[in-house]
Amino acid sequence: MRSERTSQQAIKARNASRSFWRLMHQVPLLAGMAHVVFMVLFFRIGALWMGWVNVGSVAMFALSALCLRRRHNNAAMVLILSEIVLHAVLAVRFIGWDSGFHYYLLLVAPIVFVSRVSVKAKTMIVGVMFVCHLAMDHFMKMHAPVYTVHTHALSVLRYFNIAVTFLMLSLLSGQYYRLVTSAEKRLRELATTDPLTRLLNRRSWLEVADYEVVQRQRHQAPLALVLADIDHFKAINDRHGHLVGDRVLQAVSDLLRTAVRQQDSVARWGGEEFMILMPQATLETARVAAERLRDKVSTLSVALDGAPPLSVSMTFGVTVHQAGETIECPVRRADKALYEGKASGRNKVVASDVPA
Ligand code: GH3
Ligand code: MG
Ligand code: MG
Repeated sequence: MRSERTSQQAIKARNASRSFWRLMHQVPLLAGMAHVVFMVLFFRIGALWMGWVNVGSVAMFALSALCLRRRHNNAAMVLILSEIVLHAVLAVRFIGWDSGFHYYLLLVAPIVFVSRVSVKAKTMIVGVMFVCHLAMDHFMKMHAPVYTVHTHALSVLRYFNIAVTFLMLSLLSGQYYRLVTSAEKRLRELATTDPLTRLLNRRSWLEVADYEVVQRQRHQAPLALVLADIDHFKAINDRHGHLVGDRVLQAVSDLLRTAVRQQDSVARWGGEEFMILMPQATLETARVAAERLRDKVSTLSVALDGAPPLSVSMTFGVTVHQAGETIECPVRRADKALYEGKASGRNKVVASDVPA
């Protein structure tokens, strides 16, 4: 039990970590492209030192992309963060605060805070960025930049940097949002479906049923329940093994899922038991539908390796929800009807609306 829990935690941690590194793969590419633009720009305006700084930046991003590809993730992270800080400090020192290169320090916070380093390390790194920002601001108020860039060019550069910072923040947030929502979707799927049959699990079926009970009472519409159980399933397992038993469960599930109406909800109720909720169906409609399902199941054949295909049969208990009842009452009634079908020879449909 303990080792099961630890391995589950390890899988969760691994998945979260994968999502983060997938996100990080975008950074060197986007940042590298932005720095190629800077490199060309600085060489063109004659700010040679800044041109060379950007050559260094492009090299650092290329190296970090290589590290990410070879799964040296921590090295890549250090390279990316160092580049952001070094580039901001050098650019502000060379061409001035008004160039807006300090905005890039803001990118450190989202990168660090979605990473898997400790909260203490995250707080420390972002704290250092903050102090670095203040120190640069203070220093540049007292020192002139190394290069004098024309005010107009400086404004263009600042607007460009603001735009790139916004773009990077939006892309990072958008990508992270996508990762979070797809993880959430997967978790929801895991929580509501049965992993073997991909049908609803009992808990989510009950949620649907509760909703349908309210709807039925509001609109005075009928609501039927069908409980179905594979006959002599234990014998299938005993004779052919558990894996074949699983294949039979999957084949029956696929058949039920595709044979019911779109508004019906099929769930795996227990081992080899299935529950179907049929909104807008009277006892007679549901009985006819169950009879049709019983017939379809009896024609189902599951292929076996080196043996004749396996056929199965199912017994069905059918009932309807009655006004004022909680969902447990028709569930009990369907179970009782199913039991009657089993007792009277199996491969049957028994419908009953007599209160249990
Ligand atoms: P009946 O006709 O009266 O329903 O008899 P039965 O053999 O179908 O019913 P019983 O309750 O005796 O046996 C159900 C079996 O289903 C026992 C259990 O091992 C098996 N089972 C439950 N869940 C699974 C599963 O996920 N996979 C497989 N292969 N077998 C399962
Ligand atoms: Mg059974
Ligand atoms: Mg059973």
